[in-house]
Amino acid sequence: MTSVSGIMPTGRLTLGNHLGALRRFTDPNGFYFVANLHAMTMRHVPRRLAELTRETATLMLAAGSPEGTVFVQSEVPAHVQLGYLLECTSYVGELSRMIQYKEKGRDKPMTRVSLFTYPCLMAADILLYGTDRVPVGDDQDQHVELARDVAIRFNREYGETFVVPELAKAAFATRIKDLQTPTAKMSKSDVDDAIGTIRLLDPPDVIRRQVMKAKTDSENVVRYDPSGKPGVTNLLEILAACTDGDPEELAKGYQGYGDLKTDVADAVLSVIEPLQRRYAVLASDPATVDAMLIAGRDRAIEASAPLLLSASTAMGLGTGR
Ligand code: AQP
Repeated sequence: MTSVSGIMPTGRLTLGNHLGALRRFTDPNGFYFVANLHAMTMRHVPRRLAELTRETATLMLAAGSPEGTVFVQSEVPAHVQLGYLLECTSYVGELSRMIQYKEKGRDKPMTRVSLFTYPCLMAADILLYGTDRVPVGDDQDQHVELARDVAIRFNREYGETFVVPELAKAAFATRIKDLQTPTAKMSKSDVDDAIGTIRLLDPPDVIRRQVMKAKTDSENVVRYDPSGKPGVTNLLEILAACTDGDPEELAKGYQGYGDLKTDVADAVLSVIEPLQRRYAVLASDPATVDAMLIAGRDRAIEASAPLLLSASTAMGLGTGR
């Protein structure tokens, strides 16, 4: 069994990225990559992209299993190569329905072409490693669905080539919300100093203050109620995710918001501080990080070669030599 997952270097990673993705990058046979090619579908600053790629890769190494493969997407050309083949099997109609394109690019002449085609690259990311499960937060459903559709269609038209993957979801906290706007997802591309966004590498006292300032409501009753009490519910979901608990059960143990916030801050830091310590050790040793990323790149190149070759041959590429 192989799992594969990527994180775009579009901002400094958040608690949402950790609870929804990073902390599940533990499969020793897994392939985990910094999706830097996907970070270029909107206007970007090259220097910041490079810095965030390094930071994200180091965090992935700090969070994951020592045997897992961590690499940078652009260093494994098979992703782009298979992405193109899959563009040749996908339809404008299905790509036009993708949410990102509809929300950020449709009907705008200056939209980058890659914002339209990136779901094919993402399908390639998933399919290249013969993975049977994709561990992601629930906002990625549509992408995994497309990868499944593309794989099924390819297998039907060109012969059995790809494993059709399943979506692997956590029971809780698959969508951590912003602490100040608890109806919106916490996102790494939010402005850097947004106080509702917990960054994994921020100092612990800053993170604690952010939790203590989290928006709730004036009722002071702790109840799990996603539509009626989004702020309190988000705090309960964060607590549940950090302690492996059940948010509805946890709600019963609190009389007011102060105690809840203190426990959430403690729980968040108990998850983040060990990660920060491992990150600090790696970040102070760039040669080791380089060596791990080169090893990861080489393993990914080797592992992806057979499927790329099968797909190319099945589609009629090559000269018959
Ligand atoms: N708030 C969240 N709660 C739970 N999981 C989350 N993920 C992201 N935000 C949350 C998961 O983290 C991984 C990162 O995926 P991505 O880099 O491809 O981008 P994303 O999903 O769009 O994440 P962001 O942080 O919101 O980035 P931007 O701001 O660039 O769009 C995925 O597995 C995602 O589910």
